[in-house]
Amino acid sequence: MRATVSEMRQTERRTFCRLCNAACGALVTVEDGQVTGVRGDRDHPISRGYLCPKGRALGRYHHHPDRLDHPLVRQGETLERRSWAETLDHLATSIEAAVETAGPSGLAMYKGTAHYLESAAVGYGPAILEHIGSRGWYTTLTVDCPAVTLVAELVAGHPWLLPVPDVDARLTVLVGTNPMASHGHTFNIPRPKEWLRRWARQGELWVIDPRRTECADVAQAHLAPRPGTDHLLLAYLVRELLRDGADRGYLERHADDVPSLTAAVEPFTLDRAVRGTGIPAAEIAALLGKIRETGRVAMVTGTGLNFQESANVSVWLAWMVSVVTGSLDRPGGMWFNPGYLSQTHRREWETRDGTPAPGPASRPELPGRFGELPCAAIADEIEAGNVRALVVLGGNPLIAWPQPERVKRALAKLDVLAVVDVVHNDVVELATHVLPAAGQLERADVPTGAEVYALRSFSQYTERVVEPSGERRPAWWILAQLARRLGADLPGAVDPDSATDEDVLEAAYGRDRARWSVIRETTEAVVTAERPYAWVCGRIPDQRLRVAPALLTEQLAATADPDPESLVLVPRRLLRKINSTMADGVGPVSPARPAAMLHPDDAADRGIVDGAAIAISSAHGQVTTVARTDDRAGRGTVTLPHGFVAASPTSLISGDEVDPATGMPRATGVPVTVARLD
Ligand SMILES: Nc1nc2c(c(=O)[nH]1)N[C@H]1C(S)=C(S)[C@@H](COP(=O)(O)OP(=O)(O)OC[C@H]3O[C@@H](n4cnc5c(=O)[nH]c(N)nc54)[C@H](O)[C@@H]3O)O[C@H]1N2
Ligand SMILES: Nc1nc2c(c(=O)[nH]1)N[C@H]1C(S)=C(S)[C@@H](COP(=O)(O)OP(=O)(O)OC[C@H]3O[C@@H](n4cnc5c(=O)[nH]c(N)nc54)[C@H](O)[C@@H]3O)O[C@H]1N2
Ligand code: SF4
Ligand SMILES: [Mo]
Repeated sequence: MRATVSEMRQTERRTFCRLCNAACGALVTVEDGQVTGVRGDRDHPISRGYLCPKGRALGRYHHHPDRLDHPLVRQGETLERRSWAETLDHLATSIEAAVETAGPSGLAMYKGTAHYLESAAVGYGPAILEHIGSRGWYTTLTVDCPAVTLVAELVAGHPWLLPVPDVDARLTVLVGTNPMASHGHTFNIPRPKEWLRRWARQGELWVIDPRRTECADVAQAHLAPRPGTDHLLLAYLVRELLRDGADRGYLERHADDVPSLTAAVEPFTLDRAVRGTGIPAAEIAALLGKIRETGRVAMVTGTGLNFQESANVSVWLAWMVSVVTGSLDRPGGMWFNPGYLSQTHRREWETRDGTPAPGPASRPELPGRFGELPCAAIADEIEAGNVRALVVLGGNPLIAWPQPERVKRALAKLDVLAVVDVVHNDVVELATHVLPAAGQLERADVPTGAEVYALRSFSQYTERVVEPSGERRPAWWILAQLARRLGADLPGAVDPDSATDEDVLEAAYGRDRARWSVIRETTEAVVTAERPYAWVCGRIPDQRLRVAPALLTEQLAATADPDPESLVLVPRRLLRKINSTMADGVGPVSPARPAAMLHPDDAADRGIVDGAAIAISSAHGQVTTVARTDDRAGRGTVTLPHGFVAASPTSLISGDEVDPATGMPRATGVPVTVARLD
């Protein structure tokens, strides 16, 4: 039978979603170059047909009414269309002028969440900066989770050793993460409800979160600490487990400095934990008992810990619960995914000891770490005239960095603000150069985050599903063309005029020829049965973890017990958008201004009813929004979703009051007041 013309033009292509690191398999229907349908790929071995509402909206996002299709260059008040060659020439010349005036630090780059998933461009931004001699590489790491990388580096000798919960864990404890909405923080799970139910069924699932989250609904137990106080609970658990419940054999083989760890947690009594966290003593005792009874624990952390003032010590103590019970790098505990393509367990790496690099000139008190500088300092760097040209790669500084009003003024002062993005937004409004990037359906990719964050080692190669619209180009091409104009060599030494996405990806990820061939031969995801354990402990010097780094024991000793009276800010993620992406109502419908969640008793104390207009104020700023009263909110908390320019929690936090060891701003547990406006 002959196919009709419309059948011939309609094809369904296999790919994976790159809105978050879960990398769910997707089947995309393309008709005459238009995306007309997106559904979950049932043959995907991990996501098995699952797509969250954002993934299902990929077609709508691809056809975004405000999508960027052409390169633009600012002429006075307006952005005008130019050819790629003119735009890139002008940009390169402008960057050279900025560097001429301010020195190499005059050029900086910011990598946002979307750029992490532009897998072909890996390493290009840093290579350009290195050529210029600038250390101005900034990423979301320093407004997201520098605590996890700091702890990994200090304890295990490498910042990218980030453990994920073991699939067979019999006691899984989620601390400050809500994968039901986020699909995980430094771990990723498609089909979150199924995974959480599995962990609950094969043992127990506990949730530690000030809010009664969607995860708490499927858990056996929910402990609700006051925001920012988890270190009091965790230090108490470590103290008691060291007395009874420690895996002595594991500690003898793999841990240095146990006496210092023991001394550091000694002052953290049950009484202090109860007073500080507000969690009843019986609940804390039940958790301790459960850990002792199970012997192994998968203690999983998220932004709830990483955003705290005591982030570093909280994350360290969560690691220590694993270490003391012999659960780190062991079945049933926390597993290190070596990655399907990276195969870290077979590679040499240089051990690092956590010594920081110098910070930016205008904030010398801050450290440089992990090859980058802290985002909290960029506004200062611009105001001081040290940074005059900024390239924004798949990020939104106006929702990501503290004090957006100040950031906006700083961005407007730049000589060059080049934005590599897919849609028009508030940052594009300020841009001098707009570089329209190929969206995820318009480029080839491999899933990068899955290399470390997935619960199994897997990978997948996706071709572009549709040709780029307008004049969009993949981010690797944009950066390679800029690099050529600036005289910089890039990793892989590709020629941007002739290379394909595949050439660039192969140069970056094709080290293991056999595995590369496997993923290139099929568009399906490929999983290895291999699940190596004990490889991290086997590889670190003397096979020993440094369990009591001085930086962390000193920070723990210096923590102040919280003020239980004050109302505090708590951030959260919404399922239907990712940071600022899809916060504009394109995609699964979401409000342009998020409601703030308050406990009904806290609301009543302030005369606030559900739906009332409110102002939330901190020492650093104010946002106005509407109140939603909900007894899921912890007492004494105001929960505000992240990612809306209109009412951003970043307005309430400070770029000055940051963690001295990482430059991370405190984004949870920030004292606020709430007042009714009408
Ligand atoms: N749908 C969706 N998915 C996303 C994102 C998104 O915007 N939308 N963003 C992506 C990004 S960039 C990231 S970094 C990850 C984040 O992933 P997660 O860390 O899982 O983020 P959340 O879902 O906000 O969960 C954080 C939880 O921490 C709790 N919390 C806040 N303060 C404290 C505290 O002091 N102690 C404890 N114990 N808990 C606390 C909050 O109540 C919240 O439930 O999600 C990623 N995935
Ligand atoms: N107070 C407070 N501050 C926070 C947080 C908080 O919860 N509270 N969260 C922090 C965290 S965890 C993070 S990760 C940051 C988020 O910080 P960012 O990563 O800077 O913010 P996003 O909104 O994810 O920016 C993504 C941008 O990429 C664009 N984009 C989408 N697809 C593509 C693509 O394929 N290519 C390119 N080039 N661009 C694309 C989108 O249009 C959007 O402009 O904010 C941090 N700041
Ligand atoms: S969880 Fe949602 S946003 Fe993340 S990869 Fe899967 S479909 Fe995409
Ligand atoms: Mo993030």
